[in-house]
Amino acid sequence: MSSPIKTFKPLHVVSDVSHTLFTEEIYPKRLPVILRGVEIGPCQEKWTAEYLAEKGGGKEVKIHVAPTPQMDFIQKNFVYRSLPFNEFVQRAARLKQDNFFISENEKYYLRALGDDPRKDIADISHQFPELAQDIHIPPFFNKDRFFSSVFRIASPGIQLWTHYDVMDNLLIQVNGRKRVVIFSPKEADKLYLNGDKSEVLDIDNLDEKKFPLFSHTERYEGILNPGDILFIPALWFHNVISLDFGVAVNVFWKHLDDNFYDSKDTYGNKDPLPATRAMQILDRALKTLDELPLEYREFYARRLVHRIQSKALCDHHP
Ligand code: AKG
Repeated sequence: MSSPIKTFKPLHVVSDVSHTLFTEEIYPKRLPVILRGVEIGPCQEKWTAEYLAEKGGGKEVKIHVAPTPQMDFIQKNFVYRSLPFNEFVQRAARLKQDNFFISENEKYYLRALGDDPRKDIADISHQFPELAQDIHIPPFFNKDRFFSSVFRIASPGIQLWTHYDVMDNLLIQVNGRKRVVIFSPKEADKLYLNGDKSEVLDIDNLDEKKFPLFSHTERYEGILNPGDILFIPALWFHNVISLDFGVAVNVFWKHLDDNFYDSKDTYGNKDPLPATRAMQILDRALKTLDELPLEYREFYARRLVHRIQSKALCDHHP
């Protein structure tokens, strides 16, 4: 049984956001918000598919290619392929392909990586210096906390699964509209997580039998127009549909001390080190519980849950 989800809260939109307004009033609240009317430079007029193809050049980029708009990381309905950047951009801007990998209606999605993804962090000023000149990244965070700037370029219609990031980020939507749906980190236990991603792919037509808790989530929804910037605080889940051919630059920065982050994480999506350690310790605890007969295992499992709830959750009222 699937049912459409109708209730949502509109994402907060703030116009003409200055540096002071962002850093002193918006950022400390750590809530997602659409920032409208921020100066992002000439990219907004310049970045057509033709211009991007011409100035971006033929550097190879690794892309997701999907037969349908909804990418499915569980069934792996998409494949990774490489294309020269200029060829990729032209294809992503079209609805039908003459040259294709899967089918003429295939969809493309680029989440740019560093030159050597094992060693390098994505930074458009290194990978696409000519294009980087056209975009003004708002100085809403301390420059020395900068982590990455990532091109996200998408075919019309493509949908990226719900996931969280471990760093604060600005999604600067340069071209095309995007629908964004956001869930608070407090909803984590209703999202059927598989690592950093939710297994609920079709968030608009919910399979209630499979995902009964999901219908109790509170969702925020909004449309990004060209020139809008979405502030996504770390750990807030987001699901994104590109309504048009979309070009965005996604800027991440570290807001925790350096020692929380894994220095080998070039992608910027590994959980903070103490969180990873805690998960490993919990896995060991669960294995240890397995040594007990069922009745005892359940009893001590309940005691562990209670301990976690009362000691680690602020909003737990016994
Ligand atoms: C992010 O901002 O972290 C995203 O995942 C954005 C995805 C997109 O815009 O395609």
